[in-house]
Amino acid sequence: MEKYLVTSALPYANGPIHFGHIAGAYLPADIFNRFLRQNGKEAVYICGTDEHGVAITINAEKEGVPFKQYVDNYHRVIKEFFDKLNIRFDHFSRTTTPEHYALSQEFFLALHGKGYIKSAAEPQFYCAACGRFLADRYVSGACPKCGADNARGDECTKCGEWLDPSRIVSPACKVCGRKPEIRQATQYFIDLEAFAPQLKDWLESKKNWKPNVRNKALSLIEEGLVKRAITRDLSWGVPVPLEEAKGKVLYVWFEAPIGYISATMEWARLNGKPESWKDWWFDKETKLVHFIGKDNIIFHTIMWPAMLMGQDKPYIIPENVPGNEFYNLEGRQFSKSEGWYIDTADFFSKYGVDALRYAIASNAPETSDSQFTWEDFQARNNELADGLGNLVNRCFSFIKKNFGGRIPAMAADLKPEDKALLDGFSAVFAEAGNSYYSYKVRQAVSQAMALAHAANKYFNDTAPWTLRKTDLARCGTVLNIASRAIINIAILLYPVIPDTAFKILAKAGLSPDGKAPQFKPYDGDLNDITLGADDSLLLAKITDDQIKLEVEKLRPKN
Ligand code: B3M
Ligand code: ZN
Repeated sequence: MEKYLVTSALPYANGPIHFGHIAGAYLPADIFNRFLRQNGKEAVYICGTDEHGVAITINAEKEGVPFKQYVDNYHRVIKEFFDKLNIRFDHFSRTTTPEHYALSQEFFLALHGKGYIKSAAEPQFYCAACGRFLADRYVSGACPKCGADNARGDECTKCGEWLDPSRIVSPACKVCGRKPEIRQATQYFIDLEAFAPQLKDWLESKKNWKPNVRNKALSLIEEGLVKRAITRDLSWGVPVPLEEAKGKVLYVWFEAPIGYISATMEWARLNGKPESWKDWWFDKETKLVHFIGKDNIIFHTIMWPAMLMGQDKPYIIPENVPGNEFYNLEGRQFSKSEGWYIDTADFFSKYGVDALRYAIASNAPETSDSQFTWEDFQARNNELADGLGNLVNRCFSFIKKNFGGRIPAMAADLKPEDKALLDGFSAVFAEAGNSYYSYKVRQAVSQAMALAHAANKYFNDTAPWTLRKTDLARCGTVLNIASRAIINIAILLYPVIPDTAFKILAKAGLSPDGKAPQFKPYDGDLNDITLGADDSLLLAKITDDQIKLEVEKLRPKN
């Protein structure tokens, strides 16, 4: 049976998550996964923290904290954050599990055994003052491709170019600032070019991918895939499983994606079915979907699929890699260290989780970079409060006041405006469903909100407050139809704003059971359903004064 294995990029256990990460790899995946469940698809949603790599060791060293303790802490912080944001993984693992170490070594050995991994001596940076080889981010300098001056040893954060340390222009040791010298040292290299024909065929068949992801991957193959060092001389990481490679660990970008599998293994084991991970990873019917930010495209479309193709076991390869662009904050990248960030705990306590989920989803960086601005956030929040919250409040309080809290019956003879709204439901579900399936969340949101606007117009035009005095049966019909529209909007927006959707369904008297509501127009009988007791305001508007205060708080450190 067709089933989905959905993943989000494994966040480094190296600091808190910010809105930029959420918009790229987490919220879109959570939305997709919730949508799949609404459609009765079998799906598992896997993630975990990426706990190796030099970005982590540098910071842990700076803080004087042992590596393990350092990642333990951020694993916990990040997990709690996702819980708070209602990102509902089936399993959130980490790359320091025994499963992960064993599987990463198995991957290495399989590729090594077939000759896809070979050792070679290469010039590398060595800092004489610090007495060590400078792996990846221990070196900084300028990018040879785009000239940006904050390139790291392994990748340029500006243009995404995948670098070898030796290509860095004006290199400096990140720890002491000195210019490193070049020394020969042995590392292990993966022969990606050997997979080029297979990768190319695979990518060319993926006509439904986002063009930015597919084109980037194909152009990398076009440029020629050079051999990549996949080992490092570091003390923190997965040891290279070869006698002659003592003291070397696997490059973080080699082992991290294996975390998708090792996390699934751990999930299966914790569920008491330790072998069941194979039902996902070895079954050609599984659609493997990796949600990532655009800076991770190379690894998920070249390196990782090649690693899977080179195994002896029948691993599946990705069905799709929805890569999103960047989501910035008022024109520049989120950066806690530069003071350019928003405190998420403070944010959630003031505005709630769904306000953020809605703001990001309706402005998601799907095809080009987008950004969070306070003004835009206010506008989107208020659009939801006006378009949906207000409709719910108006309709249900009217029923409470005038119909004893029971949804009145719909008459048999319907007017054209009733039919127009009712008949439109299936079309909206079909359109929004297509959008969710094709990773176009912005479009899905606007299609759902178009129904909200139509329902508002219907409510205003039919004027139930007047009908109440002139034609009570007709008034009942209008309220019944408006209630039905409200329920449908809640179902349509459930992937984006799950808490709010459940609140609406509860207010409508449908006692949702916490399970994803089926993605189709509600077809139950509403007559005489008693509305829920909860009378609280659904969504609050945000005032200009609130926004002004927030903008004033945003001060870059430089
Ligand atoms: N930790 C990089 C990042 O957060 C990395 C993703 C790993 S996915 C296997 O950008
Ligand atoms: Zn140094």
